[in-house]
Amino acid sequence: MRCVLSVFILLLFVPPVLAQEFVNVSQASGVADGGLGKGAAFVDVNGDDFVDLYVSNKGGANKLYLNNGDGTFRDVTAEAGAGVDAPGFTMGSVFGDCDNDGDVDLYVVNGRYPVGETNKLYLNNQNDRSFIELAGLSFGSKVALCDGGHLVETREVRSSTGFCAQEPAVAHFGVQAGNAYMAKITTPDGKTQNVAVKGGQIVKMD
Ligand SMILES: [Ca+2]
Ligand SMILES: [Ca+2]
Ligand SMILES: [Ca+2]
Repeated sequence: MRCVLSVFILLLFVPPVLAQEFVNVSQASGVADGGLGKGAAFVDVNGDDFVDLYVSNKGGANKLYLNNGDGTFRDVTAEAGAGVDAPGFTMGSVFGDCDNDGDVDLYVVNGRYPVGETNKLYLNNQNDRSFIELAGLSFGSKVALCDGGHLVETREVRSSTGFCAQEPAVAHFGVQAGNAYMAKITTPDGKTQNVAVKGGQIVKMD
């Protein structure tokens, strides 16, 4: 009995083993934006394989950060053109390829208080076919893009990137234009499907 009690007391002082551990790297990564955030979207806006980050702020400027590919981001809001900072009372934003040319465009939803500001649609002028889009997927689907058997990128089709933001059910990848890839799709019910795709192609799933 004394032995059992000793083990029980010992267990009380053993720190729990966490399945995963998180480390705050916001400052080191260059994305410690201090705005009143309403949403954040990860999407590869320039087709270089690395997902970039757009932060919607309720008051103050929105921010576009390009992924450097080494764990850091750089603020390119001022150089992105067309004023993607959208200085309004932003409630949410969403990326989607609204003109079906392969690159993701941006729509920003602004509130009318305290200052009136219209919503904004920004077309992406990348226009180099360095993207693959798989449209018509189920929300919750996971897509692994492989090149010659090697995993290149993964995406999960999510339904939202913040307040007032509903993403289209599309998996979007930045790739080499013209290169051949295999997309391995796993739907929420566990079914899998392989689809051969090429850089610059937009595939509409049944
Ligand atoms: Ca990128
Ligand atoms: Ca587009
Ligand atoms: Ca475009």
